Amino acid sequence: MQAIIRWSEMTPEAQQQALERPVQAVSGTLKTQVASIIDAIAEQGDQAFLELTARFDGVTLTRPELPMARVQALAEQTPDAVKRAIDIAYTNIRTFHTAQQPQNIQVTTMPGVICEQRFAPLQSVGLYIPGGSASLPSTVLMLGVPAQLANCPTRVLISPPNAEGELTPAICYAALRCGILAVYLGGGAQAIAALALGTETIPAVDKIFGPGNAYVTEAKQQVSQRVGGPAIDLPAGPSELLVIADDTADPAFVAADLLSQAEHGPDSQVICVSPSQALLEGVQQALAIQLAALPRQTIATQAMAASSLILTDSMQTAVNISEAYAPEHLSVQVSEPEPWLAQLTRAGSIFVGHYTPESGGDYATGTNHVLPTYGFARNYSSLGLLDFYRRYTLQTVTPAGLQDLGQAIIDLAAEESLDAHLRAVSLRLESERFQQDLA
Ligand code: HSO
Ligand code: ZN
Repeated sequence: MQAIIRWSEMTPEAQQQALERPVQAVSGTLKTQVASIIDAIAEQGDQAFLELTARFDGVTLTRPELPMARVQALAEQTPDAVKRAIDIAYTNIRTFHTAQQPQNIQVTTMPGVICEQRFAPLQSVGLYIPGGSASLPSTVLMLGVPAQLANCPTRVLISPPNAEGELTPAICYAALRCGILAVYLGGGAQAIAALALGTETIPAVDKIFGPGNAYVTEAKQQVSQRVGGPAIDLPAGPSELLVIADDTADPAFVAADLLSQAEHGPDSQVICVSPSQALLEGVQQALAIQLAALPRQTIATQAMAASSLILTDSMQTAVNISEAYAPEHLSVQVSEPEPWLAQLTRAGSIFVGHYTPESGGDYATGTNHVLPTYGFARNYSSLGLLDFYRRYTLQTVTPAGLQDLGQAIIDLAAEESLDAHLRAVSLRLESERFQQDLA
């Protein structure tokens, strides 16, 4: 049975240890392997891509592309209930992300000095959909919907092929809903390298999105550091959930939420913090019962080993623990969540109340499920529509504006001993043309 630990009786070191993430050491070997895969793609393009796909995914393909006609045919095989579910999720994600549309602004900072901020969609985006132990059409929606809304002209998807050398019908259906323009079959570092560098078939993109294993994450880091390399989304790691529950929470609901993140992978981490011993004992029992019935029991059990049930002396301490941990997902199952939410900001996404399962946000409430893990919720944001845009500024200075602002620029340039900067102003102010235009 999952142990309950008493926070107030622990030393500060033990408390810190209880909130530590399972170590994500990236070995030198992994780094070198990834670097050589990137080199192979750089040198041999498609040929290297196909060889690596045969080696790592065990599938021999004749070309990297899954033709859109085949994507269409596969999508049609999606069961009706799944299509309906994808449609509902698609609509909610679209509605929530549409409301995030950025607004250009124009501000007169002083008379005759006009500053603007404008947004432009990224020209080309590559969406990586992981394969592995679960096929994730939901991730297609989370990346594909904002890419579609931002209207990025080139939107391509890449995902490891299944044993038939294709993708699942549901992934194809979701991709079509999001207006994906091309689909490629590949995974791991080679997929990231292909999107970053381009091959004969796969276009190089401006930004790569999507979660993945250690190889994918390392490859994203490496390609983004190359000169002219693509931008990447967020540092993504194993799934996490922290639940804050009081004695009004239902232990079975809490246990179900904890297990829904634990089943993602053996390195997932789930924590329940509560001032109620009775609640935590209930969760202990519910975990044992529900875990026994899970098809992914082995994975979830491994994850539970690194996870904890924490008894605190108050709700305030529970809230402080969550803020210190900065979880990817935070579930607040307490009688009056509202006052606590003002203090709870360090989380990728927050699930409020007894009827908001964490899986709701994974699939269909409308929020994005690509979220900062590993404590990055402290200084990174959840994925949203803005991530598919670039932000840039403009300024226009009129003759009257330069008349008023000029001296300040001159004085700052003099202070920095940058004479050409200074002259760019004085030359204009002293010109005949300036006097005429000012009049
Ligand atoms: N909880 C995962 C997303 C996901 N869950 C996809 C199910 N499918 C990371 O936020
Ligand atoms: Zn999930």
